[in-house]
Amino acid sequence: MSVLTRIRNALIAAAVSALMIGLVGCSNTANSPAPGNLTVNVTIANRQVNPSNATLQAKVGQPITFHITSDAADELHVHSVPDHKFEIAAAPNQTFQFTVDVPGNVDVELHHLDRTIATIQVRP
Ligand SMILES: [Cu+2]
Repeated sequence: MSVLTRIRNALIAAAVSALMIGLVGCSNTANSPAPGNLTVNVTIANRQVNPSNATLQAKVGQPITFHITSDAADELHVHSVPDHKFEIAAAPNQTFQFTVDVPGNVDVELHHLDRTIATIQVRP
């Protein structure tokens, strides 16, 4: 076997193993996808809240984002363990993000309006 043939064979072997590692990497990603962000868009206007009493699904550790547009100041209270509180201003496009560490049903409330935006069913 000539030197050139040896080099060519070595290169082909390297390319094939790189391809196989790449395929294994892809299938691993497909088997355990990272949980995406759960985004909830909320509008508060004239004391009306939308959505209201919604039921949502999430997983422990999954980033949960509330985008809130409001015409009144309020307090967003996430009844997780531990809980989260956010001050809502009378302003458009406010973003609040949190994660939930303990599985269970988590109520997300507006304390001034005394309304429940959603109950998030958080799975392990
Ligand atoms: Cu509360």
